[in-house]
Amino acid sequence: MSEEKIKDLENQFEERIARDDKIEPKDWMPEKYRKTHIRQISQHAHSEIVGMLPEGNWITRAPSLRRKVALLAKVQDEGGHGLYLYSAAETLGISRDEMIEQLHSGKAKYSSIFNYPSVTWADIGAIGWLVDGAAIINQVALCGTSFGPYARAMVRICKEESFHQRQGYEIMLTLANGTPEQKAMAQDALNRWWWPSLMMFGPRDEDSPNTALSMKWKLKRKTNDELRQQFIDQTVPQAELIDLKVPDPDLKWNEERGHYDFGPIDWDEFWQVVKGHGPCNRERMEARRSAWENGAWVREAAMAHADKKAKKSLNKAS
Ligand code: BYC
Repeated sequence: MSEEKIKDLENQFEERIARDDKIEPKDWMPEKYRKTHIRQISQHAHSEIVGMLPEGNWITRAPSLRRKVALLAKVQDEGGHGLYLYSAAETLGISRDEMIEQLHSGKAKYSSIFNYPSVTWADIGAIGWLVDGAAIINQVALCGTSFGPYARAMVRICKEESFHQRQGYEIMLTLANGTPEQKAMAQDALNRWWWPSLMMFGPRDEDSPNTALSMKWKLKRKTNDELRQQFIDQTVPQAELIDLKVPDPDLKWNEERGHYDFGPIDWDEFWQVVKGHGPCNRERMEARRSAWENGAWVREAAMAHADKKAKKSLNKAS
């Protein structure tokens, strides 16, 4: 293709982005647009799948049948979200196997939050309330993202995340209104999950290498810091309502800004976790790799069945 033709296509593409058109898989797109979407969507998919592990840990120990049913449904939803997202990424020309390989080799990231342990039942409440709460804030913005399959997947995912957030908050509400031991358990979970939840939004804008281009191409509709602030403003009153204390001595409403001011985030901890040195990174990757290996026979059987069916229908046709 001539340079002039490429320039022309680039201009048309930028015009479509400016008009808020959705970009679809077969449309022309700059190579960098394709690559950065594969990066973000596949990492998002990996996060959903790895995110099943800390909660899966509590399915057999949920304190009642009702809690168990809700938790099972939630963990299954996360698996479903992973599958929509892998499918959305596949439309950009990467295979599922390649994405899985990138996760297992450590080339692709997944959300830092899932490298923390879920040690008590209250952690299941805190994950639903805070982690899914943070995920919704990020994902509501992504419903307006420019790539059609990603935006459409987000609409359904957000509806399900909203149920997840409520079931988590309801667990916290119940514990906070329970015995002093139960309330202490809820407070302890909030203490441990608060700061890692703020880190989910990614580094500060000035340290975020991908934000500028992703904002330009409307992959991201809000920056990391904007979404983090929105999460804090929304979540602090929810903590107050159930009489739990957010573990940040610098947290204070700023009348002038119309937002909460908050204390410093430990970015060293964030990068350690992202680079593979968090409390559970090794355990999470081992669980994923062994699930992949142990599931090999299912994939082989499914392929053999599909082959057989295809041959049968070919024979019928001839
Ligand atoms: N953890 O330039 P930046 C869920 C990486 S799952 C790990 O700001 P970007 C749920 C980043 O990838 C929720 N890595 O990046 C499931 C980049 O490295 P690469 C998952 C992080 O992409 C089960 C580098 O740091 N949600 O809802 O512009 C149960 C520089 O960052 C993190 C999504 O994935 C992190 N926290 O912005 C319950 C949402 N933050 O890729 C709940 C979709 C940053 O250059 N993703 N990094 O090697 C996004 O919105 C964006 O990718 C991010 C980061 C805001 C996360």
